[in-house]
Amino acid sequence: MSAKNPEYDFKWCPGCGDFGVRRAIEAALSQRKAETEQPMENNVIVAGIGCSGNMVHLLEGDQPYGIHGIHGRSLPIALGVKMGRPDLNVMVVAGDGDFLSIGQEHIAPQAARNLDITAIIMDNAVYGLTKGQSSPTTKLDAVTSSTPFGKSEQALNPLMLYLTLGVSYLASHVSTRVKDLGTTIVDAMNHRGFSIVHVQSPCTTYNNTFQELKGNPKKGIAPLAWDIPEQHDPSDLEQAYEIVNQGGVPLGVIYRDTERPPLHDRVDEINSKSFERKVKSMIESYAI
Ligand SMILES: Cc1ncc(C[n+]2csc(CCOP(=O)(O)OP(=O)(O)O)c2C)c(N)n1
Ligand code: SF4
Ligand SMILES: [Mg+2]
Repeated sequence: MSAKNPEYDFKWCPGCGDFGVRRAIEAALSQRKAETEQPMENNVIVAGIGCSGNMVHLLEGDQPYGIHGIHGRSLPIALGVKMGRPDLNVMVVAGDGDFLSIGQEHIAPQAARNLDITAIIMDNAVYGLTKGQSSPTTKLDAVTSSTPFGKSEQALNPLMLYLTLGVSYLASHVSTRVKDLGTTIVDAMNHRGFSIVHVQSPCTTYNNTFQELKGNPKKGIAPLAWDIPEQHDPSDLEQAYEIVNQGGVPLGVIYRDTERPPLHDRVDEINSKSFERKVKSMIESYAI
């Protein structure tokens, strides 16, 4: 428990990257509340299971509506919420295991539909909650509790996967750049369609990558994170692929397609063309 939120405990280890992501989400939702003049509970946060799933509450103030769902199924739950209440702002928070392992099969259908939600992925390249097993983004050869002699699969490139599956908005970030991350999350929420903000959020207990991301000149460690140049045009898919192909952790908006309508617009259009039918005529339409 904390003095600011006596009802809820975030249960994270000291220094966990998810603290930074939480502060960025808080800033982004407060900004959105001020800009839209909608109550905080018009924001719905759908979480999977994992340390990252502990994000359905904020530290203080008004609370969004939170659904702590089931492991790997945050996207189907978000689909249900958004289809039932398209007026609500729906955010998914998930870990690399939740979103890219058990939940990976749900990304492609929502990308194809352009479901209008924002997914914040906290990538620590490990299953933190269940004590350090390897995840899809864990490096080849890494020794973890589930790969004691080294991981046999190469690491998945999630940014390449998202672009290939056709998400209409993609940003990449690190948990330490809280202010920039908050601004990016606001931008992603304003995007009409499926937006993903993939955040490197190190696990201080099982995979501490803070130094790798930031670099350490004294030890000759080059930073993995780098700023996307201002001249990058996120509306250009070829340029987006070039950014991702450069490797490391690009910081900023990689891709943004504002041309595609979101799913609920298409559903409205389809509904406007539909007409009432009697049960008898529906049954007869199936007759051979
Ligand atoms: C269906 C199902 N399978 C497995 C689990 C066990 N489980 C809970 S969290 C988790 C992995 C969490 O890793 P990640 O999504 O990367 O989140 P992190 O804890 O690293 O933030 C697993 C395997 C579960 N709860 N439900
Ligand atoms: S186990 Fe890792 S991811 Fe989970 S709270 Fe601790 S530092 Fe964060
Ligand atoms: Mg993880």
